[in-house]
Amino acid sequence: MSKAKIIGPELPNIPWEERPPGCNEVVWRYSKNPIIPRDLIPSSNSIFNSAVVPYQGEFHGVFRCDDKRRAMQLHAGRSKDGLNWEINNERIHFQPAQGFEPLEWGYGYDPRVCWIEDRYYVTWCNSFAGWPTIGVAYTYDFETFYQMENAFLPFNRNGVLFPRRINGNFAMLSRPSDRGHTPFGDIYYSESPDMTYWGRHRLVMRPAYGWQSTKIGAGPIPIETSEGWLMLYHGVLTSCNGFVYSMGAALLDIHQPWKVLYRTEPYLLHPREIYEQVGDVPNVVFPCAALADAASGRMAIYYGGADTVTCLAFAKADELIEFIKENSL
Ligand code: BMA
Repeated sequence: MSKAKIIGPELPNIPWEERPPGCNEVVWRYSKNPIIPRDLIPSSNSIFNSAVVPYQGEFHGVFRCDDKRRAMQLHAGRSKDGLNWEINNERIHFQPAQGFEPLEWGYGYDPRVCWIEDRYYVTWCNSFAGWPTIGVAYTYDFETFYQMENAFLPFNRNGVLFPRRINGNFAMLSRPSDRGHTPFGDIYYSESPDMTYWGRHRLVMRPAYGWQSTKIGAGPIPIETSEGWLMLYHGVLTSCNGFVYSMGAALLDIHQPWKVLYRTEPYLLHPREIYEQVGDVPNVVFPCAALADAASGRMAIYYGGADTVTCLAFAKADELIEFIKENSL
Protein backbone atom coordinates (compact mmCIF):
# COMPACT_ATOMS: atom_id res chain seq x y z
CA MET A 1 0.00 0.00 0.00
CA SER A 2 1.47 3.36 -0.99
CA LYS A 3 1.66 6.03 1.68
CA ALA A 4 -1.08 8.66 1.90
CA LYS A 5 0.10 12.09 0.76
CA ILE A 6 -0.86 15.70 1.41
CA ILE A 7 -1.84 17.51 -1.80
CA GLY A 8 -0.81 21.13 -1.50
CA PRO A 9 2.13 23.47 -1.05
CA GLU A 10 5.40 22.67 0.67
CA LEU A 11 6.04 24.36 4.00
CA PRO A 12 9.66 23.64 4.93
CA ASN A 13 9.58 25.96 7.97
CA ILE A 14 6.49 24.33 9.54
CA PRO A 15 6.84 24.35 13.36
CA TRP A 16 7.90 20.86 14.34
CA GLU A 17 9.01 18.67 17.22
CA GLU A 18 9.53 14.91 16.89
CA ARG A 19 7.29 12.52 18.79
CA PRO A 20 8.83 12.13 22.25
CA PRO A 21 10.48 8.77 23.00
CA GLY A 22 8.01 6.34 24.58
CA CYS A 23 4.95 8.15 23.19
CA ASN A 24 2.73 5.95 21.04
CA GLU A 25 0.05 8.53 20.24
CA VAL A 26 -0.68 9.43 16.62
CA VAL A 27 -1.02 13.11 17.66
CA TRP A 28 1.46 14.42 20.22
CA ARG A 29 1.71 17.72 22.08
CA TYR A 30 4.44 20.34 21.86
CA SER A 31 6.69 20.09 24.91
CA LYS A 32 6.56 23.86 25.52
CA ASN A 33 2.75 24.20 25.51
CA PRO A 34 1.01 26.51 25.85
CA ILE A 35 2.65 28.60 23.12
CA ILE A 36 0.48 31.67 23.79
CA PRO A 37 -0.30 32.62 27.38
CA ARG A 38 -3.60 34.20 28.30
CA ASP A 39 -2.02 37.59 28.97
CA LEU A 40 0.27 37.98 25.94
CA ILE A 41 -1.31 41.37 25.25
CA PRO A 42 -2.37 43.89 27.91
CA SER A 43 -6.06 43.85 26.92
CA SER A 44 -6.58 40.08 27.01
CA ASN A 45 -8.21 37.84 29.57
CA SER A 46 -7.50 34.78 27.39
CA ILE A 47 -6.21 33.89 23.89
CA PHE A 48 -7.41 30.59 22.44
CA ASN A 49 -9.33 28.86 19.58
CA SER A 50 -7.29 30.80 17.01
CA ALA A 51 -6.33 30.46 13.35
CA VAL A 52 -2.84 30.48 11.85
CA VAL A 53 -1.68 30.37 8.20
CA PRO A 54 1.64 30.58 6.31
CA TYR A 55 2.25 34.11 5.04
CA GLN A 56 5.24 35.28 2.92
CA GLY A 57 7.70 32.81 4.47
CA GLU A 58 6.41 33.54 7.97
CA PHE A 59 3.07 33.05 9.72
CA HIS A 60 0.07 35.25 10.34
CA GLY A 61 -3.16 34.61 12.13
CA VAL A 62 -6.46 35.77 13.56
CA PHE A 63 -6.77 35.23 17.28
CA ARG A 64 -9.69 34.94 19.61
CA CYS A 65 -8.83 37.30 22.44
CA ASP A 66 -11.49 37.66 25.08
CA ASP A 67 -10.86 41.01 26.72
CA LYS A 68 -11.05 41.91 30.39
CA ARG A 69 -14.71 42.78 30.08
CA ARG A 70 -15.03 39.16 28.81
CA ALA A 71 -16.08 40.48 25.41
CA MET A 72 -15.06 38.10 22.61
CA GLN A 73 -12.84 39.86 20.04
CA LEU A 74 -10.70 39.02 17.02
CA HIS A 75 -7.11 40.28 16.81
CA ALA A 76 -4.46 39.95 14.07
CA GLY A 77 -1.01 38.53 14.86
CA ARG A 78 2.26 37.47 13.28
CA SER A 79 5.18 35.15 13.92
CA LYS A 80 8.48 34.26 12.24
CA ASP A 81 8.46 30.64 13.43
CA GLY A 82 4.82 29.84 14.23
CA LEU A 83 5.74 29.46 17.91
CA ASN A 84 6.49 32.95 19.18
CA TRP A 85 3.67 35.33 18.42
CA GLU A 86 3.09 39.07 18.36
CA ILE A 87 -0.57 39.96 18.58
CA ASN A 88 -2.04 43.45 18.12
CA ASN A 89 -3.46 44.84 21.34
CA GLU A 90 -6.24 46.49 19.36
CA ARG A 91 -8.94 44.29 17.86
CA ILE A 92 -9.64 44.01 14.14
CA HIS A 93 -12.03 46.69 12.89
CA PHE A 94 -13.65 45.24 9.80
CA GLN A 95 -14.36 47.52 6.84
CA PRO A 96 -17.23 46.77 4.50
CA ALA A 97 -16.01 45.00 1.35
CA GLN A 98 -16.69 46.95 -1.85
CA GLY A 99 -20.40 46.82 -2.64
CA PHE A 100 -21.32 45.54 0.84
CA GLU A 101 -23.10 47.38 3.63
CA PRO A 102 -21.32 47.94 6.94
CA LEU A 103 -22.38 45.38 9.55
CA GLU A 104 -22.67 46.18 13.22
CA TRP A 105 -19.92 44.67 15.42
CA GLY A 106 -21.20 42.71 18.40
CA TYR A 107 -18.66 39.97 19.09
CA GLY A 108 -16.50 37.50 17.21
CA TYR A 109 -15.04 34.16 18.24
CA ASP A 110 -13.49 30.90 17.04
CA PRO A 111 -11.96 32.28 13.78
CA ARG A 112 -10.75 30.16 10.86
CA VAL A 113 -8.49 31.52 8.09
CA CYS A 114 -8.38 29.99 4.61
CA TRP A 115 -6.33 30.90 1.53
CA ILE A 116 -8.52 30.54 -1.57
CA GLU A 117 -7.28 31.60 -4.99
CA ASP A 118 -6.04 35.13 -4.30
CA ARG A 119 -6.76 36.10 -0.70
CA TYR A 120 -7.21 34.96 2.88
CA TYR A 121 -10.81 34.47 3.93
CA VAL A 122 -11.74 34.68 7.59
CA THR A 123 -14.85 32.97 8.96
CA TRP A 124 -15.89 33.19 12.58
CA CYS A 125 -18.84 33.01 14.90
CA ASN A 126 -20.28 36.50 14.49
CA SER A 127 -22.98 38.37 16.34
CA PHE A 128 -25.97 38.90 14.08
CA ALA A 129 -28.34 41.15 16.04
CA GLY A 130 -26.92 39.51 19.13
CA TRP A 131 -27.19 35.89 18.01
CA PRO A 132 -24.40 33.67 16.68
CA THR A 133 -23.93 32.93 12.99
CA ILE A 134 -21.04 32.69 10.53
CA GLY A 135 -19.30 35.95 9.64
CA VAL A 136 -17.18 36.19 6.47
CA ALA A 137 -14.37 38.61 5.61
CA TYR A 138 -11.17 38.64 3.60
CA THR A 139 -7.75 40.19 3.80
CA TYR A 140 -4.66 40.38 1.62
CA ASP A 141 -2.22 41.57 4.28
CA PHE A 142 -3.70 40.93 7.78
CA GLU A 143 -3.89 44.71 8.25
CA THR A 144 -7.10 45.60 6.46
CA PHE A 145 -10.01 43.17 6.71
CA TYR A 146 -13.02 43.49 4.40
CA GLN A 147 -16.29 42.13 5.73
CA MET A 148 -18.93 40.55 3.50
CA GLU A 149 -22.43 39.35 4.43
CA ASN A 150 -22.98 36.77 7.13
CA ALA A 151 -23.15 33.37 5.44
CA PHE A 152 -26.19 32.03 7.29
CA LEU A 153 -29.08 33.00 9.52
CA PRO A 154 -28.68 32.52 13.26
CA PHE A 155 -28.00 30.17 14.86
CA ASN A 156 -24.80 28.72 13.51
CA ARG A 157 -21.18 28.15 14.59
CA ASN A 158 -17.97 26.56 13.36
CA GLY A 159 -18.04 27.81 9.76
CA VAL A 160 -15.03 26.23 8.04
CA LEU A 161 -14.19 26.88 4.36
CA PHE A 162 -12.59 24.39 1.98
CA PRO A 163 -9.33 25.70 0.50
CA ARG A 164 -10.49 25.44 -3.10
CA ARG A 165 -13.72 25.41 -5.08
CA ILE A 166 -15.62 22.13 -5.25
CA ASN A 167 -17.78 21.48 -8.29
CA GLY A 168 -17.06 25.10 -9.29
CA ASN A 169 -18.35 26.59 -6.03
CA PHE A 170 -16.90 27.79 -2.74
CA ALA A 171 -17.69 25.24 -0.03
CA MET A 172 -18.18 25.56 3.73
CA LEU A 173 -18.85 23.26 6.66
CA SER A 174 -20.97 24.61 9.50
CA ARG A 175 -22.85 23.53 12.56
CA PRO A 176 -26.36 24.89 13.09
CA SER A 177 -26.89 25.57 16.80
CA ASP A 178 -29.08 27.39 19.29
CA ARG A 179 -28.56 30.65 21.18
CA GLY A 180 -26.97 29.08 24.25
CA HIS A 181 -24.48 26.32 24.95
CA THR A 182 -26.09 24.09 22.35
CA PRO A 183 -26.68 20.52 23.57
CA PHE A 184 -26.74 19.13 19.98
CA GLY A 185 -24.87 19.65 16.74
CA ASP A 186 -24.25 18.04 13.37
CA ILE A 187 -21.77 19.08 10.67
CA TYR A 188 -23.37 20.32 7.42
CA TYR A 189 -21.90 21.23 4.04
CA SER A 190 -22.99 24.19 1.85
CA GLU A 191 -21.86 25.68 -1.46
CA SER A 192 -21.78 29.21 -2.85
CA PRO A 193 -20.89 30.59 -6.28
CA ASP A 194 -19.83 33.96 -4.85
CA MET A 195 -19.18 33.66 -1.06
CA THR A 196 -22.49 35.47 -0.45
CA TYR A 197 -25.37 33.18 -1.39
CA TRP A 198 -25.08 29.76 0.27
CA GLY A 199 -27.14 26.69 -0.54
CA ARG A 200 -27.08 23.09 -1.79
CA HIS A 201 -26.89 22.05 1.86
CA ARG A 202 -25.90 18.49 2.74
CA LEU A 203 -25.60 16.63 6.03
CA VAL A 204 -22.02 15.46 6.60
CA MET A 205 -22.13 13.74 9.98
CA ARG A 206 -23.86 13.51 13.34
CA PRO A 207 -22.60 12.83 16.85
CA ALA A 208 -21.80 9.22 17.67
CA TYR A 209 -21.09 7.86 21.13
CA GLY A 210 -18.53 8.46 23.89
CA TRP A 211 -16.31 11.52 23.41
CA GLN A 212 -18.43 12.67 20.41
CA SER A 213 -21.89 11.87 21.76
CA THR A 214 -23.33 15.38 22.36
CA LYS A 215 -22.22 17.48 19.37
CA ILE A 216 -19.49 17.76 16.77
CA GLY A 217 -18.05 20.67 14.77
CA ALA A 218 -15.41 21.07 12.07
CA GLY A 219 -12.03 22.37 13.27
CA PRO A 220 -9.22 23.47 10.95
CA ILE A 221 -9.57 24.06 7.20
CA PRO A 222 -9.77 20.55 5.67
CA ILE A 223 -6.48 19.31 4.20
CA GLU A 224 -6.53 17.78 0.72
CA THR A 225 -4.85 14.35 0.62
CA SER A 226 -4.53 11.40 -1.74
CA GLU A 227 -7.17 9.64 0.43
CA GLY A 228 -9.76 12.42 0.57
CA TRP A 229 -10.25 15.60 2.62
CA LEU A 230 -8.66 15.22 6.04
CA MET A 231 -11.03 16.96 8.45
CA LEU A 232 -10.03 17.41 12.07
CA TYR A 233 -13.06 18.09 14.24
CA HIS A 234 -14.10 18.56 17.84
CA GLY A 235 -16.48 16.23 19.59
CA VAL A 236 -18.26 16.91 22.86
CA LEU A 237 -19.31 14.59 25.65
CA THR A 238 -21.64 15.69 28.46
CA SER A 239 -20.29 14.59 31.84
CA CYS A 240 -21.76 15.22 35.29
CA ASN A 241 -19.50 18.31 35.36
CA GLY A 242 -20.44 19.70 31.96
CA PHE A 243 -19.10 19.51 28.42
CA VAL A 244 -15.77 17.81 27.57
CA TYR A 245 -14.22 18.81 24.21
CA SER A 246 -11.89 16.37 22.40
CA MET A 247 -10.48 16.15 18.87
CA GLY A 248 -11.02 13.45 16.25
CA ALA A 249 -10.59 13.21 12.48
CA ALA A 250 -12.48 12.07 9.41
CA LEU A 251 -11.74 11.50 5.73
CA LEU A 252 -14.31 13.01 3.37
CA ASP A 253 -14.83 12.17 -0.31
CA ILE A 254 -12.73 14.50 -2.45
CA HIS A 255 -15.52 15.31 -4.99
CA GLN A 256 -18.52 14.99 -2.66
CA PRO A 257 -17.18 16.09 0.74
CA TRP A 258 -20.52 15.46 2.46
CA LYS A 259 -19.74 11.74 2.09
CA VAL A 260 -17.77 10.45 5.09
CA LEU A 261 -15.30 7.69 4.15
CA TYR A 262 -13.80 7.11 7.61
CA ARG A 263 -14.14 8.67 11.04
CA THR A 264 -12.19 7.97 14.22
CA GLU A 265 -13.94 5.99 16.93
CA PRO A 266 -11.32 6.90 19.58
CA TYR A 267 -10.33 10.54 20.10
CA LEU A 268 -6.94 11.85 18.94
CA LEU A 269 -6.52 14.55 21.59
CA HIS A 270 -8.44 14.83 24.84
CA PRO A 271 -8.12 17.22 27.82
CA ARG A 272 -5.37 15.55 29.77
CA GLU A 273 -2.73 18.18 30.47
CA ILE A 274 -3.29 20.76 33.18
CA TYR A 275 -3.60 23.64 30.63
CA GLU A 276 -6.44 21.74 28.94
CA GLN A 277 -8.19 20.74 32.14
CA VAL A 278 -7.95 23.99 34.09
CA GLY A 279 -8.91 27.44 32.81
CA ASP A 280 -11.95 29.60 32.22
CA VAL A 281 -13.80 26.60 30.79
CA PRO A 282 -12.32 23.32 32.07
CA ASN A 283 -11.72 20.26 29.86
CA VAL A 284 -11.50 21.79 26.41
CA VAL A 285 -9.21 21.03 23.48
CA PHE A 286 -10.54 22.99 20.50
CA PRO A 287 -8.58 22.90 17.21
CA CYS A 288 -9.09 25.81 14.77
CA ALA A 289 -6.06 25.58 12.45
CA ALA A 290 -3.53 23.14 11.03
CA LEU A 291 -0.40 23.78 8.98
CA ALA A 292 0.71 21.04 6.61
CA ASP A 293 3.88 20.42 4.60
CA ALA A 294 3.20 18.36 1.47
CA ALA A 295 6.89 17.44 1.14
CA SER A 296 7.39 15.85 4.58
CA GLY A 297 3.77 15.08 5.51
CA ARG A 298 4.25 17.01 8.76
CA MET A 299 1.24 18.66 10.37
CA ALA A 300 1.13 21.28 13.15
CA ILE A 301 -2.28 21.61 14.82
CA TYR A 302 -3.20 24.79 16.75
CA TYR A 303 -5.81 24.37 19.44
CA GLY A 304 -7.27 26.23 22.39
CA GLY A 305 -6.71 24.84 25.90
CA ALA A 306 -9.54 25.26 28.44
CA ASP A 307 -10.77 28.43 26.68
CA THR A 308 -7.70 30.19 28.08
CA VAL A 309 -4.45 29.54 26.15
CA THR A 310 -3.26 28.50 22.67
CA CYS A 311 -1.44 25.19 22.23
CA LEU A 312 0.24 23.15 19.52
CA ALA A 313 0.26 19.46 18.61
CA PHE A 314 1.91 17.50 15.81
CA ALA A 315 1.15 14.57 13.54
CA LYS A 316 2.41 12.91 10.37
CA ALA A 317 -0.26 12.80 7.69
CA ASP A 318 0.46 9.22 6.51
CA GLU A 319 0.34 7.83 10.07
CA LEU A 320 -2.77 9.84 10.91
CA ILE A 321 -4.61 8.67 7.79
CA GLU A 322 -3.69 5.05 8.46
CA PHE A 323 -4.92 5.48 12.04
CA ILE A 324 -8.25 6.96 10.88
CA LYS A 325 -8.80 4.05 8.47
CA GLU A 326 -7.90 1.40 11.03
CA ASN A 327 -9.89 2.95 13.89
CA SER A 328 -13.00 4.06 12.04
CA LEU A 329 -16.52 3.98 13.43
C1 BMA B 1 -18.17 26.75 22.38
C2 BMA B 1 -17.40 27.98 21.93
C3 BMA B 1 -15.95 27.64 21.95
C4 BMA B 1 -15.53 27.11 23.28
C5 BMA B 1 -16.43 25.97 23.72
C6 BMA B 1 -16.11 25.49 25.11
O1 BMA B 1 -19.55 27.02 22.40
O2 BMA B 1 -17.65 29.06 22.81
O3 BMA B 1 -15.24 28.80 21.71
O4 BMA B 1 -14.22 26.62 23.22
O5 BMA B 1 -17.76 26.37 23.66
O6 BMA B 1 -16.37 26.49 26.05
